[in-house]
Amino acid sequence: MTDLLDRLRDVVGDDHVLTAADDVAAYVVDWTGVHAGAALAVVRPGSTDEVAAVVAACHEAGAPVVPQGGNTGLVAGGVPDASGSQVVLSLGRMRTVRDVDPVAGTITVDAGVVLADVQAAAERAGRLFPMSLGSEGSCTIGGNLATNAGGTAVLRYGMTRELVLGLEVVLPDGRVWDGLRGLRKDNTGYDLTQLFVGSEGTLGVITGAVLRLFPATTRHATAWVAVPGVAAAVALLGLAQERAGAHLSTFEIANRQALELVLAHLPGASDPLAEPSDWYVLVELAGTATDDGLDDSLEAILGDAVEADLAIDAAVASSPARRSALWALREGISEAQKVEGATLKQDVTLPIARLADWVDEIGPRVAAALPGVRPVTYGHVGDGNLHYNLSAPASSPASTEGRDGDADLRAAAAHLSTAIYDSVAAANGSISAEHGLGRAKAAAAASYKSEVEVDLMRAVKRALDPDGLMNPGALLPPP
Ligand code: FAD
Ligand code: S2G
Ligand code: ZN
Repeated sequence: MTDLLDRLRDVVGDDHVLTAADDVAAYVVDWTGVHAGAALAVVRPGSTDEVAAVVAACHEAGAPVVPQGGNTGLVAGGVPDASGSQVVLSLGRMRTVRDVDPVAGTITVDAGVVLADVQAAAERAGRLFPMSLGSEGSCTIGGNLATNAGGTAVLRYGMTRELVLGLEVVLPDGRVWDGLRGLRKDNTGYDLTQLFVGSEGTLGVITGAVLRLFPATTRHATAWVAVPGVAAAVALLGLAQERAGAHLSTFEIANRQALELVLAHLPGASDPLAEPSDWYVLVELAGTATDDGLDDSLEAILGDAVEADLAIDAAVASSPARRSALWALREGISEAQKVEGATLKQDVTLPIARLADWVDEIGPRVAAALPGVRPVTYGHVGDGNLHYNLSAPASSPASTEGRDGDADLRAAAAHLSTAIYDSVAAANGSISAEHGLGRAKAAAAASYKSEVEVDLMRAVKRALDPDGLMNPGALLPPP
């Protein structure tokens, strides 16, 4: 393999082929700290041509490749396995915004551009790139496309696959597919762009993308609402959709345990309401400069919601600073939960009408399996997507490395996951709403799919990556 490493150094330069343990450490452990692997090397190409040369060299040497963007993925898809045979190909140096066309409503970027930088480039051009995730300061567009990421704007703008018009991809044999046409209408064969979106690095390396831009939303009406429960939240969603129509851009839920984590660990966070509630909703209407009735619309919705016992109380943002403070209560949950130690994350979708019953049904089953475990529940209820993330009991002593109850949580993880997956499948939901499968959920997902569906996915994988070198073990379990 030294020949391969020498070839890779010839392609990207010595400084961008990392092999020393300290140099590769940040690339082989995922954001949760739970999934750690070993790499033959970490390679950091600076252009599509260099990516193509790196992939071709690995293909000839029979070395598996794990594409990596910002390494914020949550299902162990962007870090290598423990074999030490895989080359991590980091897109982190490919950060060029290639073109912005406000009239066509497109922005063309390298895969390594961080999501927040795409948002900023769109804003400078007087437009909006709507995707928004809590990880937007470090996740990359390549990773967003590869995982078909969701986030808080899906309700109005859709998943990543609805935000992309074309891709540039380095195929497993090193050839480059240039699909960066960016046309709204192009009915000339299979939709290859959509095939690569959500493929999690298993079909090729995304090196560039043409993304859609939308009218900038400069007007916002935002509220943090105490609601009696999930059923009330779902009914309030219906009321807001009916009244606000396309202006409804955010509808997120969080339970009291989620808020308490943020209040405990997010500096400056404070509860905007006088009385505690079991459940909360963050709701936001957004519009352009001419939409000047949003505040009245939101006030009317909230007033009718209180009348109908769908809402208990609400804090409406009176300034951009207050708006940011309300958003921080939602966006801060992930980081806050991480402070308290191990988290068993479940990112599930349920039919919206089944959400309330599912939460009521799964709670006692989880509590029976691990008494005192905390079902920190939050997420994109407008999409039917809950983050049902379990933490160790609050009673278990906390230390800098987490809580004593973490070991019990980890020991019960497989049993708890199966109980949760079985109940989601029984409700015709999905065991991965937006985070993808990676290595962590590949086997579980396949077990809930029909043989035909798994065969079809394996046929696609064989057609594009016959040697099985692209991110082996991710998305599909080994055959
Ligand atoms: P990585 O973690 O580097 O990789 C993720 C996957 O994509 C891997 O399988 C990798 O092989 C593949 N990949 C990466 N780059 C490429 C490429 N150029 N070509 C081919 N394959 C590639 N996710 C959501 O959907 N919604 C959320 O609301 C959300 N919130 C989050 C909040 C926090 C605090 C954190 C830590 C994560 C959150 N995530 C969320 C998960 C994560 O941010 C997303 O999955 C994101 O899309 C990953 O991007 P990344 O660049 O970090 O990818
Ligand atoms: C979110 C973040 C990931 C997690 O905040 O919407 O997708 O479960 C999640 O911590
Ligand atoms: Zn999410």
